[in-house]
Amino acid sequence: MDARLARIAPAPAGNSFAEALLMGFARTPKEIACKYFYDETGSRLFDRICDLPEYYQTRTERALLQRYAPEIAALMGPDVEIVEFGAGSLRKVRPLLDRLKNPRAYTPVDISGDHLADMVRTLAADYAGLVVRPLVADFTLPMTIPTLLGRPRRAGFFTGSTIGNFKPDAAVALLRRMRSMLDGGGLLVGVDLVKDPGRLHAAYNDTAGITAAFNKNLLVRANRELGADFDPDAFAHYAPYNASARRIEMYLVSLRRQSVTVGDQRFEFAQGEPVHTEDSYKYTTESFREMAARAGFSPRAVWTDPERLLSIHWLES
Ligand code: AVJ
Repeated sequence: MDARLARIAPAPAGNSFAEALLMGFARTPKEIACKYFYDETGSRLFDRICDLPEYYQTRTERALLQRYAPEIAALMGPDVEIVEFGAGSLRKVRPLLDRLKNPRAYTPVDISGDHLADMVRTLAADYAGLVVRPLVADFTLPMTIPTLLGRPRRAGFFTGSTIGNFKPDAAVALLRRMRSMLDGGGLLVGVDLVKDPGRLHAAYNDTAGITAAFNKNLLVRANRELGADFDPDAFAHYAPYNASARRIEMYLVSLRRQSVTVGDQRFEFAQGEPVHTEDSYKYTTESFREMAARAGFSPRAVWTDPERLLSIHWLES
């Protein structure tokens, strides 16, 4: 296997944590883009979120992928290159790799190069003979995935309900770009479903406080990486469900009037002022199929669990 890391599409100006934070703080309300949650500490906190009793998403999706892997593999067909967007720990794809007929290559795309290199080593040890071709890239930015020898048909794998972090128009644009990156291949997408607001609220307001720590880690990260002087205890984790917009909204709310220094800039926070840190949109199976169609896909199969907590969609190009 080839585990060299290809770094493609280097981050353009405005895409570093420093620039994103300064630009985000110039807006009203202030905001920090959610992709900056995932430094090493944040990735570890997110792994703990996935194991929380209130956070049904990860275990529900894992069970669905396990159960329907044979069907999914049959729909994808033989001799495909699997392209995973936002691959993370490379664990979710395994049941699928186990069932695919003669997979030609596995191309995990992730923004975190060091983590990806470690994870690729672990995966490759268990899948001798599989061509693994990691790409270090931000898949939210325009990029072209280099063609492999023989140009195998591609199938995309985009799980974890990451699509929910994008506003609907941006989600359509992202799906469109993925469709073009897949070069005629289909896309498997995991999407969290609209459900009892109480259940949604609990999933983002866990009693152990892990989601709060995950949210506040943005401030801890800014202190460490940007020399900022945030007091994380002077901000509250606030994550209400906006039922009319069908999304969880996450904020850090300033508990008092305070000023904070980031690099050579000072920012004022009023008491009660929110910093928006994440949206997590929820869909019905129908509303997601409509969105996929707007992106040019033909929605085919959908799988859900018996409680209808989460969905997995197979979209054809
Ligand atoms: C990684 C997009 C699935 O929206 O649930 C978990 C991240 N944020 N708790 C989500 C998250 C707060 C998340 N996704």
